[in-house]
Amino acid sequence: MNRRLTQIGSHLLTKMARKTDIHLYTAQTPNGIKVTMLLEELGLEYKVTAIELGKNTQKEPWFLDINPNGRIPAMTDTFTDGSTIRLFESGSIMQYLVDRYDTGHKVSYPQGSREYYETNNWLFWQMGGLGPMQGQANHFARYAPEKIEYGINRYQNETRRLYGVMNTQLGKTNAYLVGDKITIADLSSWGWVAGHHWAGINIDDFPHLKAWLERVLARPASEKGRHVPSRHTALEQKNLSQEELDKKAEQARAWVQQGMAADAKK
Ligand SMILES: N[C@@H](CCC(=O)N[C@@H](CS)C(=O)NCC(=O)O)C(=O)O
Repeated sequence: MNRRLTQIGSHLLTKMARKTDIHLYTAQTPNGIKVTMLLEELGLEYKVTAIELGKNTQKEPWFLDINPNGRIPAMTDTFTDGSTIRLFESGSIMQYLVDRYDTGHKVSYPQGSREYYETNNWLFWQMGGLGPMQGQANHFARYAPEKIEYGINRYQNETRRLYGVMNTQLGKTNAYLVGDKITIADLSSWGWVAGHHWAGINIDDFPHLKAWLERVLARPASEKGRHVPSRHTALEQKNLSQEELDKKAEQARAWVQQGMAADAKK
């Protein structure tokens, strides 16, 4: 294990938190906080190692041994057979956590039920649609070294369309995407929708989505989970001036470009 890394320590929501061997490698990003929000909702104990994306720690050999794709989040656990299991891709991590630890179906539905498959619809929709599209909107609007209007418009329009899809669904359901309770479908999308301002999307155009954003925020477990491994500040970005936003983007642009250059050489 790399000694330079900060081990944040065990996180416990309540005294009743269930002991586990879960070790999460993460950073303060929309894909990272979906897992910590879920871990807190499930009341599981877990260890956290904060990965410094700006230093490209996620590309070091020891990390690639856990996630060969070199991205956070990544996780290890002691599997039921007693040996270590390595997990990556946030959607896969979420499915593992509910399959193994949510036997009471707090944030999931029983396998084989209608709602189980409907939850999968929205989880795969987030993993294949909302995340990648909004990620590219961020890239072209904030991190690209030049302003390419076509790229910015393409990905912002697609993100806006996806927000509309979610807004329509939330207008039909009671409070959450599937059934009558929060599920991994909601938790997988929350961090992305919370980052709407950074992607250049106005949430006021989507009233059901805006109400859902607040509804999840009001849950103590999700509220705790969103601040791991450091404070979640996405919702405060609307208070920043254009100059402050540009400065923030410039800082991230340097390591994003550096990482891309290193990947291109492989
Ligand atoms: N589909 C992956 C995406 C993971 C991903 O792109 N993570 C970003 C942070 S949100 C990352 O690690 N970026 C670092 C890099 O690109 O080097 C997942 O959902 O886990």
